[in-house]
Amino acid sequence: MNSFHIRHGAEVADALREHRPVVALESTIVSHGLPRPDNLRVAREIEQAVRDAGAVPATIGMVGGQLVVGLDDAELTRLATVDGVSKLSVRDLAVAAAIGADGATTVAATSAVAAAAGIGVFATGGLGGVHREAAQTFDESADLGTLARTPIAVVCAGVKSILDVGATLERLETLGVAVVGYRTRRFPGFYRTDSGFDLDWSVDSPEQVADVLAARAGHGVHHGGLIVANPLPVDEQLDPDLHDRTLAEGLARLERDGVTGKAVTPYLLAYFHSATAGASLAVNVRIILRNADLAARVAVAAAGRGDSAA
Ligand code: PSU
Ligand code: MN
Repeated sequence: MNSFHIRHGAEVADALREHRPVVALESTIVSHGLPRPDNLRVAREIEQAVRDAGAVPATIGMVGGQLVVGLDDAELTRLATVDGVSKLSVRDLAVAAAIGADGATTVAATSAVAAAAGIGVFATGGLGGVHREAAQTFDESADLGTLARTPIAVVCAGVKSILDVGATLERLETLGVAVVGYRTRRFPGFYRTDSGFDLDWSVDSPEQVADVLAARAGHGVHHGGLIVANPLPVDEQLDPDLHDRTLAEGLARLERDGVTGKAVTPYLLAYFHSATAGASLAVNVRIILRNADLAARVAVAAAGRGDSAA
C-alpha cells in the first residue's frame, strides 16, 4: 500500500531541521507548462537559481503515489519526461496517492504541501485565477481558494495573462489574500510587465517581505497566502502586440477545440509557445528564474531572523 505521508528529500530534510532557508517549487510548470525537452533543463535551472541565492530548492511532486518534498534528479526527470503524469490540485492528492499515480502539483497543491512541510516561501511563474468567460463556465483556479487558507508567500509575476486579471484581483481581495508588488505599484501581467491594474502595496527588498511574514506571525491572526508580485523588466517582456494577437487566436482555438477544465491552462501556454516560435517560452523561463532568485533571497532574509516558518 502507498503511504499518504510526505517524504522529504535528504537535503530538504536536513535544511528544515537546521532552520536553513528552503524554497518550494512546483512541478506542474515542468510537466504541463513547459514543452519537452526544455522542461527538464529549465526545472534544473530553477533549482540552481535558488541555490545560487543561498537557499535549498524543494521541488514538490508525486512519484508512484508518494508525495515528495524535494524531488531528486531521477524523480524530476521522471515527472518531466514520462507520459501520463497527472496535473494534481489539492483535491486530487489523496486519490492519486491511493492509486499510486505519478503527478505534478499545481500552485494550489504545492502551496498546501509546502505549508504542511513547514516551508513558508514558494516560487512559480504565474498563478492561476479567474478565467475569461468565468461568468458562464465558473472556471476559477483552485489556486485562489487554496491561497485563502494556506500560510505561504508565493513569488510570481502576477497571474497568467490568459486570465481575467481584474476579476482575479477582486477574488483575491474577497478571499483575504494579500498582494504586494515587488518594487512596483502595478500588478504584473505575467508575459507582460504591467497588467494595467494598480496595487495598494509595494515592498522594496527581500528583507521587507520577511518583515511582512514576521508581522503576520506576530499577530496571531489567521492569514492566508501572501502574493509577492515580481514584474519582468519592460525590456524583457513579450512584445505586447505579439502577446495580444497570440492570446486572441489562442482563445478562439480553445473554443473551437472545445477545451475545458484543467486542460485550459496547459493548452493556452502550449499555444503561446508554438505560435510565438519560442519567444513566450524564453519569457516564461526568465519569469520563473527571476522569481526563484527573489524567493530564495526572501527565504534567506526570513531564516536570518530565526523565522523558521519562512
Ligand atoms: N505558472 C506558469 N506555468 C504553469 C502554471 C503556472 O508559469 O503551467 C500552472 C500552475 O501549476 C498553476 C496552474 O497552478 O498552471 C493553474 O492551472 P488551472 O488554471 O487549471 O488552475
Ligand atoms: Mn480551471
